[in-house]
Amino acid sequence: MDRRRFNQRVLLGGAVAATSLSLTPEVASAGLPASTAPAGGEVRHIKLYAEKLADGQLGYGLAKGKATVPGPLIEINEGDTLHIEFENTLDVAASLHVHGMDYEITSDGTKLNKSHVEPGGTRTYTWRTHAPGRRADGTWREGSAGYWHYHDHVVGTDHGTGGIRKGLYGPVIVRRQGDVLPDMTHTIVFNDMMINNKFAHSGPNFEATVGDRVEFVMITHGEFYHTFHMHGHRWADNRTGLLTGPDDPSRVVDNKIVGPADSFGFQLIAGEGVGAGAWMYHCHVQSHADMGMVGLFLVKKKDGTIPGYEQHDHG
Ligand SMILES: [Cu+2]
Repeated sequence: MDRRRFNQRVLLGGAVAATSLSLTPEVASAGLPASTAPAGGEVRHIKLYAEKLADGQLGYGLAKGKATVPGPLIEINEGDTLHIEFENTLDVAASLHVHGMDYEITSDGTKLNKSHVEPGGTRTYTWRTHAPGRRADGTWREGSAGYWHYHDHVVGTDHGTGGIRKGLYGPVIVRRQGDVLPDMTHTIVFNDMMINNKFAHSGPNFEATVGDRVEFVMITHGEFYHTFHMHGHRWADNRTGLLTGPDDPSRVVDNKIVGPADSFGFQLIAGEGVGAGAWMYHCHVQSHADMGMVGLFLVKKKDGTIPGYEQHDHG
């Protein structure tokens, strides 16, 4: 996710640009044009492993011993094809099932059609994507671009209930040519009463510096409906989370109802119009927030400090 960071560094190197947080639209954000996604059409190959983690949870990783919860961000462009050589290192059958992609039934990742992987086995799943366009019958076909996700569909039950509960899930972003690229991407998964499979009253936390273009992918799993809320920042409730211009009718929100297997994403400029701070994000179902579904979006000033936040108190 470093493509635009180069631009950001160039900007910061200019020194004076960083001295004040002006609120006029023209200068509220980074001063250089945003980088954008290229045209798709590439064929790519990756490896993905399902692994048991030290704490007993399960994760996906791009290399052996590197599994994480959530699993790695898989990012492709509309028109790309991705071949994923999936190795199941668990002692139970597992799979890779994805939302939003074009895949044949052999890449479904379910036991129903035997597209799962036995313990120690390997299988190549193929995901294809397409740009929007007109069908032969004149109707409009949507493109693949969006904030999607993958997960196990086998561990525990025929719906992967046990695998998902233990952490076998991750984000997929399909970008359309011209989509604005962020400086960084963070994934937030509400899974039952956990965030990214952690029970915590402050975390997971994510760091940025005022002016960074930060992208969040938000996924929900488990048994419950939640509301995702972020303090001090808003986004557009559309495909990219960004308004396309002054006439874009998308509603601007800072709170969104989410349910199991939902996914959405958005970009914001850290601290835009509000400055640095330890900005909370949390489930806004009150009892869920009280039970710990809370984390921090730590937006630092250019000097690295966060007003009113004692870093050592929160790990
Ligand atoms: Cu909730």
